[in-house]
Amino acid sequence: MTRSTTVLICCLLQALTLASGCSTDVSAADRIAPAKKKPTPTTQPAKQKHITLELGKGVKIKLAFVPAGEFMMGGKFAPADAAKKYGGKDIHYVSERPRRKVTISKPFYIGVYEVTQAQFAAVMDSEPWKDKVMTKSGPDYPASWVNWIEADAFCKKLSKKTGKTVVLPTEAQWEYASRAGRDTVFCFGDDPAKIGDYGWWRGNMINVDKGKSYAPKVGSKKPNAWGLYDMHGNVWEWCRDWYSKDFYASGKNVDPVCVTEGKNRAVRGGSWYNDPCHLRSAARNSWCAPNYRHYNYGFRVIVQN
Ligand SMILES: [Ca+2]
Repeated sequence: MTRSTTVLICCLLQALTLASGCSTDVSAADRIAPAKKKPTPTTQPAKQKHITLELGKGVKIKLAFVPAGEFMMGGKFAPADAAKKYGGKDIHYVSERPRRKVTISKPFYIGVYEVTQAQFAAVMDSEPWKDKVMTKSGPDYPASWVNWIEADAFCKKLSKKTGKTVVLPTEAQWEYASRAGRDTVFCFGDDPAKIGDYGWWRGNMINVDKGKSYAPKVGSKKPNAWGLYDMHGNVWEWCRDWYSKDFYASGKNVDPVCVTEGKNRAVRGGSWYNDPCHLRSAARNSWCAPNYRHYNYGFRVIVQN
């Protein structure tokens, strides 16, 4: 073979290699690497965006972006199985069934923390927790002893003050945000053994301070994957819905909210006074009238776009 023929063959081989998109200097691993998977709507938001509401005198509320998307709403296990795994009676798990796919059609912002005493006092000029039992006062402790009527009034006053639509989350929005893209019982998995890393419950708050028990400072445990603290435990959180035991079976599949007037309002997430079964993302509470107040009830707000 002549030198010119050899050069010609080499050039032809190089041209074929480039045309096929291959290169002789890429590793085998790179050649078989799959195309990048497009994120599904239920995964963590690509950007963790935040907004801040100014309440005056340096007091602020920080809220995190939550994308629109789909998720499986409701209890993962049949009531009898759930009761065996997480305690309590079968009947406690019935209202969170059947589990079904729900769409949250619009993104929203949700408080990174439960509303604190400093934030509540700045907006409402009142302190429902003052001189009450099982409570510790301080700017970063959650606003406990707040009933639904006051939580709703807080939202209305803050809407007027900021020009934004500040409301309580619906049960569906709350559960979606609590799960943060996970399909598990808690934001960290199904096993309650790690609950103490993410939430305050009776196992780590009863008699914690020389025989005293109270709702501890917000944001002092690990956040979920969307950067939200205390979605498991600390204080129960009032939601916008009226409570209906049948609502998970009968509500809409897109943006469900129970507006049919009943006796009680929905609260979610469990509290520092409860066992892990009440801290599950799907757990629903059935006994709170709008004027009910207690040491382990508070709330967080959302800004609806
Ligand atoms: Ca909470």
